[in-house]
Amino acid sequence: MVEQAPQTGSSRGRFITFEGGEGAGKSTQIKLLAERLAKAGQATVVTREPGGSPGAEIIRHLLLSGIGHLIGGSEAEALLFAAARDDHVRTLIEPALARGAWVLCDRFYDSTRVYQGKLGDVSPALLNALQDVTIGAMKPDLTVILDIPVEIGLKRAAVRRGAEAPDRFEGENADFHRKLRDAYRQIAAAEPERCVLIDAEGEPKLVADRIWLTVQDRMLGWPQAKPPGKPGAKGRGKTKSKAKARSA
Ligand code: T5A
Repeated sequence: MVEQAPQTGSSRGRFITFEGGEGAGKSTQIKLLAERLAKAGQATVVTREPGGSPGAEIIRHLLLSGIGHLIGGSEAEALLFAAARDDHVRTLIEPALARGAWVLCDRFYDSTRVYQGKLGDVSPALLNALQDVTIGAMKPDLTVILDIPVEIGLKRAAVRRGAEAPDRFEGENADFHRKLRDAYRQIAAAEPERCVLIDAEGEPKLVADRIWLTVQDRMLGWPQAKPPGKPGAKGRGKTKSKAKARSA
């Protein structure tokens, strides 16, 4: 967990989650968004799942080593992810939101729905029960779903990993990863008010510009700027400072 800027304001913060397949660029994009929000004067907390709090980080090791799956398949994994999430939400996410910080989280309950639900065949009844216990009615204000062809995502993940062995999920076959991508696209289509599907191909800065447009529009209430790569950057600067003054 990384606190990016001094705290400002006293109202409840915003909760933004990032989702997508392996190597989609979530960690990279969260960092870039946190930098932009810091420049805009907004305090952010960057965190991840599984993990993010000391207790949940211990469970992360069990999960990524594959022990959870060995013990009891996808259901056991779902229980472990839920236990980690419960600790993470109670000890880190809720307190940060309550003090007005924006929380940027690398994966959240959509990952459980996709990996353990759609791909692991854990029943919706169990997933709903776990969701009730861990997060109740709390939902992300925005979920950024990074969409990328499977081959590109897996190549990126392999580069990042270097000589290390693939973890329990990276080691699944290409068909698994294709189903994963479809499942995320279905969530984006089913919940357009919460989710946005972002094309994650291209240079990190270009992808960051796409995300920033959405955040300005949906979270900051800034008037829509021109799409990245098109003329009009000057106009964007103006829009920003006007909107900043308005929200102050
Ligand atoms: N899981 C998680 C579940 O099954 N259920 C759950 O409920 C939850 C919460 C977590 C695993 O747990 C599973 C899903 C996961 O398999 P993890 O180690 O946290 O595992 O891994 P991931 O979340 O999959 O994250 P990755 O690190 O694999 O990918 P990211 O964060 O999407 O990508 P990132 O930013 O690290 O980038 C990967 C590489 O690509 C480069 C980066 O520099 C890096 O080397 N890159 C780009 N290269 C070119 N162009 C771009 N635009 C690039 N963006 C990044």
